[in-house]
Amino acid sequence: MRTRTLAAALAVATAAAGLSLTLAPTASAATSVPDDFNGDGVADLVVATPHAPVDGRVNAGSVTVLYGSPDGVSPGRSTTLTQNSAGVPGDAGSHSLFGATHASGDLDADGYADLVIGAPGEAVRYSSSYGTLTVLWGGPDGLTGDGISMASPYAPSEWSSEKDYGKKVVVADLDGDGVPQIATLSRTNLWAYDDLGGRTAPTDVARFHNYNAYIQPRTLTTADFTGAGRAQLVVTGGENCEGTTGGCQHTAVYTWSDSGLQEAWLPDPGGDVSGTNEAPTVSTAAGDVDGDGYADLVTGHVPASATTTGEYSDAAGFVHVRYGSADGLGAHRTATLDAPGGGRAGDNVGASVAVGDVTGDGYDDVVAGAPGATVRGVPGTGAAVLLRGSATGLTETDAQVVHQATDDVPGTAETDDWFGSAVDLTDLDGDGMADVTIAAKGEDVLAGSVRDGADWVLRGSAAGLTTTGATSFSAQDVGLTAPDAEFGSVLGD
Ligand SMILES: [Ca+2]
Ligand SMILES: [Ca+2]
Ligand SMILES: [Ca+2]
Ligand SMILES: [Ca+2]
Repeated sequence: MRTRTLAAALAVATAAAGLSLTLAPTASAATSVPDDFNGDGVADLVVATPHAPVDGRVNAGSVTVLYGSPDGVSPGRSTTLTQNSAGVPGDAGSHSLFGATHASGDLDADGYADLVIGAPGEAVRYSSSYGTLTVLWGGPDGLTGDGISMASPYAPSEWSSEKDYGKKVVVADLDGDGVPQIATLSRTNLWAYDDLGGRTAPTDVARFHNYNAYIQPRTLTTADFTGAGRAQLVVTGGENCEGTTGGCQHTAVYTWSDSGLQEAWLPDPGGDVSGTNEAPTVSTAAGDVDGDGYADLVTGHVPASATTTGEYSDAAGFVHVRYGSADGLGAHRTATLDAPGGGRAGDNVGASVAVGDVTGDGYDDVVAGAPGATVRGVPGTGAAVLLRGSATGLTETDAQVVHQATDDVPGTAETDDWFGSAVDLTDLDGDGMADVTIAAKGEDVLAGSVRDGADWVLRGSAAGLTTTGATSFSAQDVGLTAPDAEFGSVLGD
């Protein structure tokens, strides 16, 4: 593993630190549950629709929060917010893509989780930069629209500009002081902020990393992979090599330090001896799948294919695990898992991944979407696969496959529904077992459209995913009517 420390801290970081020592507000309805925006002790679900039109603005974007309860989630207990909603900063604009990414954490330390939403296409006023982050504050009534907006530190600059700021976002305690921070990716930069220290948008970034022209950062994930009591950041993306554009892959781990973000490069799976033809990393998630106390990095890989037509490759796809350890991510153990039975061409298993303890046995499990899967002869209907965690790590043993043709799963398996285009694992009924949300961005709901989108929730149980209490919902269930908006297609970062 090559490691190099970059003196990337901006000179202004020192000045900014002096301004951010405001004491956190006194905690009130303190909850330790992540994603719990209304503080009732049960996690809530966010499904985003970045392609939703808003007041005539195409691809402006909306975010829907469904509040968890002992009965799970229901569109009847939801709120949908756009940048035109009361209190939400900014105005809905065409191609802003509000909701293209989101992450949560209690940023103002009031006991309620707060939501950070990326709008990577938003034109920043009086600037040549694109992209914003919106922070919405949680409270007893959940997310109300009350929030702040952030733009790239380059946005005020006459010399620099930014594209796609906020295309990925995470919230994590990077400096180990117990208070979570925001980190975000743009087309060419990774930005990591200090603690907000209240409800004011930071005026300067604390740490950053700039990518050279050969690297195209794509995913951003965070967890404590080394047991150091603070989270690291992982960025993956394509890297030009051997005369190709993106023919190699780039995976880097970033550790917050006094001198900047310390970077370590990791090898990528699927490559040949020359290091080329590495399988693109298309999804990432983190959790402790072997229960040893170190978070593990789970990545989905779908090799590019010369015969790709339409939305998905004709590749089978696979899931890779780099196990955490005190010596670093993947330092001692990595593993590659296929779909049950080895997978089939076109499955695209790993197009999406999520990590959480579905069975409640203390080992995190993985759900991987396979949106290209053919089910009972119907191409592109899609499926999702549960891979179980265990003391020996993630295993293909007793893998479980669910799709729309599974008994008691709502809906009908149709061509190019792409069930599994996104997945999320969150305990939405508070029983200690993570429940899966599965998006099918190609689901048809309205007459004459083909990409209306919908989401399914299947609950976790000691035996695995259960169809008991299974539910699904679409745009119409939350009062949206626009066709082809891929409702609920984004389930996280
Ligand atoms: Ca809640
Ligand atoms: Ca809060
Ligand atoms: Ca582990
Ligand atoms: Ca549950």
